[in-house]
Amino acid sequence: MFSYKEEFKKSFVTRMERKGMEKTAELAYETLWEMTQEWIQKRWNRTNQLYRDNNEKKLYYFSIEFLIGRVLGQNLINLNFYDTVKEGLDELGLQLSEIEELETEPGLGNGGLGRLAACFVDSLASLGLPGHGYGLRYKGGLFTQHFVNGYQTEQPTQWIQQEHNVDIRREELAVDISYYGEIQVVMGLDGLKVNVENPEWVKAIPYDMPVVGANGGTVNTLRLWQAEVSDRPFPGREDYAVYEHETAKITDRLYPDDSLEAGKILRLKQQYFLCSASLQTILNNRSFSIEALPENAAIQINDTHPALAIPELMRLLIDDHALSWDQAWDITTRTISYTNHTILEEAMGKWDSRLIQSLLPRIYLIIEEIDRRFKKSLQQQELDEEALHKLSIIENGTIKMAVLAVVGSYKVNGVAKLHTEILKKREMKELNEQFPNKFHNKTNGITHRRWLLKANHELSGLITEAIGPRWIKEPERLSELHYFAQNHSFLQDFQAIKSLKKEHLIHHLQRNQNVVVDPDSIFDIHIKRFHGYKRQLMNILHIQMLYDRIKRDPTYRPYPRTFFFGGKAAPSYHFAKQVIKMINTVASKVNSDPLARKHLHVVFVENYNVTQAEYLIPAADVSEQISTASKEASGTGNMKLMMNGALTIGTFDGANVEIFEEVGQENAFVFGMRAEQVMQYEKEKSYNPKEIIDSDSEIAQLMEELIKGEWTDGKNNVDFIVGQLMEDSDPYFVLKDFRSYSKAHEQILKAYAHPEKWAEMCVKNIAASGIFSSDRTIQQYSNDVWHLTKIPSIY
Ligand code: GLS
Repeated sequence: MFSYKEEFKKSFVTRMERKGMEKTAELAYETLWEMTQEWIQKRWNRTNQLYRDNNEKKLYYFSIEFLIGRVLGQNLINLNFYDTVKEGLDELGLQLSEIEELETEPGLGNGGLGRLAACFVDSLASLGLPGHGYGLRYKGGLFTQHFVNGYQTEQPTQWIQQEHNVDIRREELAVDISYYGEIQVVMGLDGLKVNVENPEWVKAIPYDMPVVGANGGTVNTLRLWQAEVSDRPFPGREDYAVYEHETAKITDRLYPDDSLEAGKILRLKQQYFLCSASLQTILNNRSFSIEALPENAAIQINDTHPALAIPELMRLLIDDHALSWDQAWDITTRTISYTNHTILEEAMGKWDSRLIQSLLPRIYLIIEEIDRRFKKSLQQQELDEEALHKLSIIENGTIKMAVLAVVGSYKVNGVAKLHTEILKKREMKELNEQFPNKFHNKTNGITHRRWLLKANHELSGLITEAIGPRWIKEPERLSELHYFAQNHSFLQDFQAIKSLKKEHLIHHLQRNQNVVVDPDSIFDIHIKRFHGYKRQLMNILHIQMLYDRIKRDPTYRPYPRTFFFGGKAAPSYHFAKQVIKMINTVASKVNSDPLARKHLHVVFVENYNVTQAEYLIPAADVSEQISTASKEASGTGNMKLMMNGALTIGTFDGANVEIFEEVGQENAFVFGMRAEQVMQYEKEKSYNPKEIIDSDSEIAQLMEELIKGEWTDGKNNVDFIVGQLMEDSDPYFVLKDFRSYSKAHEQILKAYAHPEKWAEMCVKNIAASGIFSSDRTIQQYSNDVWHLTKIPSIY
């Protein structure tokens, strides 16, 4: 154990020397990596031992994505070694920050949903709760984004390095997964039994990654499954090369879609692979009777992607453990709970029945039976057609995973108050009426250990100086900062840190993208996946309008602003890709205009990922959270930015609503339609963007410029954009909310003119952000859903 710098230095140098090479950053990285793994391993063994001895209930968090980001620095922070190691390395002439830069980020997720899973496992370990993550070990993480002529291009990202992997192969825990085959009903000892003959087998190998909790006490496990060829014989295996290739494909890459559906057979294979492998391990390694599963294990399914866990658990209980349907159903529906992360139709998880029937014949039969029994239970009620439609799992050849997930879980939650209300009152109204106690809200959270302690070490230090270190363990204590919101010297220190973090970002961008940013400008940051509802288009249209004003009106000379964008579009999402292209085109036009450039600068950060977020978020003055109300289930970037003292310009959507509630609307810039208005318009189909264009000359001019192709390399490049705004009736209400968005930006400029008042608002945001720590979220899940007991492991 290294609590002392000198000890660390000695051991570090000895190891470096043993390697007998030059003192390069690469070697230092390798050495530090090894040492960290050793520190972790001891704690990991101890936690596992404690869990075995205690036999308490465990949580298994099933998620198709875990966007963990770089791990080295975070592990050092959670071990409480970061400062010691940093100082020690400094004295040896090495920079920890440079060493950290050598780690390739494992991009095992797309955006919010995957990053949430990563925050959750961090919080579970930090709270000393026995909860593990189960996911997939994609060889290629999310694609690397580059811009070529302003267009997004996608390159594969290989994060797995042979030398020092972040995970450990656990060959001895491998299980087999079966696909395809023919159903046979045979007479067994206890009656009829369903068998699947001649399936195709694939081996699932777990790779375990340590999840280090705060203070290096508890180390839980993130288990990622990799697909490999099975040892079992089966027909078809003879064509080995094809079989090998098909098998490797299962965990070859992450699907690059977020809030969109990819109804592909490979994706279905992935989903089943995750569910079957994870459930088999849980059942194989249990120390309790199968009937006692719900008292010993809670399984949370992160969105519908792992919803096959429901029929798969039924299959294992009935076919392998010889339980009756009723027993199996009772156990399943007391073990599994489900989180819904979206109401977007295109992401609701729907499968063609025939696909499931052919790939997973036994699972299909079970889903059919679940549907049949559920429908039968509804027969006593007088339900209209609409209700029956909403309540059916299988309908017109489609399997609706969200309905299956609700029916087969004991609890269902939305991820912010507004989102849960929309689920209960609209999207899942009928299901909520059938299961009135199932639905509940758990507003998302983020781990302050990454988004403050790691990403903003300086601000964390200032907070500790002011209110002491207890907030680190109890983040709701950030509220004590309220006393400092009007303290002149504290505000000055805050401003100095904001400037420093801006410098860090500038330096980072200079190195990576060769752009130079004015450190005195307002840093206005819009970072998230590209999607119509997230309205990056509204932001860039507004910039276009500002440019026009500057050119047109010699008295309009606003305070300098840098508008940052960061985010990727799903490769198949043409509209989003056109918005990316448009932003890049606007950027070159604005940035190369000597007059406009004094007031506006547009920077598109290439390849936005967790690492980039750690640079951008602490440097932000303004946080753009401008989704069409009702569409963003929660958002979590909004929380990260708030916690770092950025002020939100945002709609009443997702968790923004709660952010405004906590901090007060006077400390944010709220604009736009409310969810009810949006939904009303949608219902009545009564919104006509043409009316807005006709009544607002500035907007009309923008549209004209767009149509003429003035903001693009040519007319064709904006076809989708113009088409969506005009022919498709502007489905995300960009033009409808545009004017109030622009007014909110004017308010920002007014507020920024008073630096001390601005800083006061920022500090109030930080003070109100404690409730958005994922420690709070996880504690609520534990209290209300999982019922876990803390097993703190003190090292
Ligand atoms: C998402 C939602 O779109 C986000 O609003 C939410 O914050 C996140 C985590 O709950 O889940 N759903 C999704 O499919 N991708 C997301 O980021």
